[in-house]
Amino acid sequence: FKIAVFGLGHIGLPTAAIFADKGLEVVGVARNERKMEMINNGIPPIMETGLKTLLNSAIEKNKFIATSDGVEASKISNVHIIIVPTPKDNANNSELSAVTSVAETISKGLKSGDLVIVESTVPPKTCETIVVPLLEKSGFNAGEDFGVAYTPERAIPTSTIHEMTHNPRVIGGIDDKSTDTAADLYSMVTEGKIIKVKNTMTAEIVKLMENIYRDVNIALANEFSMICRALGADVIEAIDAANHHPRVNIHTPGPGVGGHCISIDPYFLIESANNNGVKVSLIQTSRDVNNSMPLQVVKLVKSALKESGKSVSHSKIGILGVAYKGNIADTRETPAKPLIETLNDEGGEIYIHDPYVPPETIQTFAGKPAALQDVLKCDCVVLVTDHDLYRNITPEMVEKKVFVSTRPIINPEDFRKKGFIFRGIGRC
Ligand code: SAJ
Repeated sequence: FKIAVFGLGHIGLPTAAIFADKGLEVVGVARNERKMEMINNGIPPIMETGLKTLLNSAIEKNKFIATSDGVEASKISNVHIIIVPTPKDNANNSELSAVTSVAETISKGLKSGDLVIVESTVPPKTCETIVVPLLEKSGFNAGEDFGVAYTPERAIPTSTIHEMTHNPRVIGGIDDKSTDTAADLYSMVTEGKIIKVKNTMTAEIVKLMENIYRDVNIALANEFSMICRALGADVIEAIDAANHHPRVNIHTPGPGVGGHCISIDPYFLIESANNNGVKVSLIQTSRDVNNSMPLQVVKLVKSALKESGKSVSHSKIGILGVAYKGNIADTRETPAKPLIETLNDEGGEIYIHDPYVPPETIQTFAGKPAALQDVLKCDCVVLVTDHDLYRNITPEMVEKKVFVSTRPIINPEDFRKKGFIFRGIGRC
């Protein structure tokens, strides 16, 4: 196999490096020259455990090179992997232009016997009805001259490389040959089981189901948190106890669901259901519940400040974390954004700390980057992201004794014992 990986982002670059590490020749196609140069110099544009080492070893062994010339990459390869972002538009419909543009590029270099693999998350039937016709612009016929398979990436940020090399892999092709060839390829890089499904559509649905399962489960936890708070029960204590049941696994409530995956993918299945005359309610409601969480946090901030004799307006509010989850620098779709915007709109003076996110990104939020000790001096401190660093925050470090926690990484009792006004998602 000679592989071209189209898209060198959070998933594409680790994928390319892993294949190259197994001795396959890989050419990665970057969106622009700057990114291409950085990668060829061994500098990954994203933070991911083990990626830099893997990339540099692949470059040294002459197994990997990045280019910005997609057509040339397509011409010199016989396996083409599409791993580009698939966002949603403002109307919550899938925005597939990156996938369609790569498919067109591949079609310009496609040869008889090639295999095209899609890894990007897409609505059901995308491979069959959108990708295949674009590839057939090459003059070759899918199934006869070239193969197509869908295999979703399922790695979790912070553990991408480990998961890519250990997780099971779901693969569905347009025919058995496509499925089998893709299976042979991925069995070279993962120790996990290869699960072959009937067609590309089934594999596309599997990916969406997985992320929707998580979104719905988090929404359930978030709804439990609101009920528990109103009743005066501690949601974390209750969930911990419930999860001792052998068939119960309730997720963790928080400030809302961020990231490029779980907060977007459910809309792809809703879109597809609507287009096929199926009315869905649970998936949409879960999205709505999770999207409402930043406003729940605003309510907690208001209530805490009120008890301290203040209001949001003219108060200094310190935000701990803008990354969408702990120990990463990624702020895509972060619930911190609507939370900070609302507090800013209501006249709060916002100070933001995040140990992973660079100041120039923090500046795009409606607040000022600040050092940890300065954030801890604010009239109200709000813990938004579950970075490990914040687990070490003790009551002694927080000056004004007003604290709101959206994550169960600190013990409310430690703070209350020291006379704090403490509010937490679902914490009584
Ligand atoms: N979150 C909670 N409570 C929880 C779990 C997560 O509030 O119990 C929040 C997080 O703080 C974060 C968001 O949900 O804001 C999403 O985080 P995540 O850790 O659940 O997932 P992602 O988006 O980083 O990665 C997911 C993974 N999907 C599943 O676990 C089913 C990953 O395996 C996928 O590869 C990835 O989406 C993707 O690319 O689709």
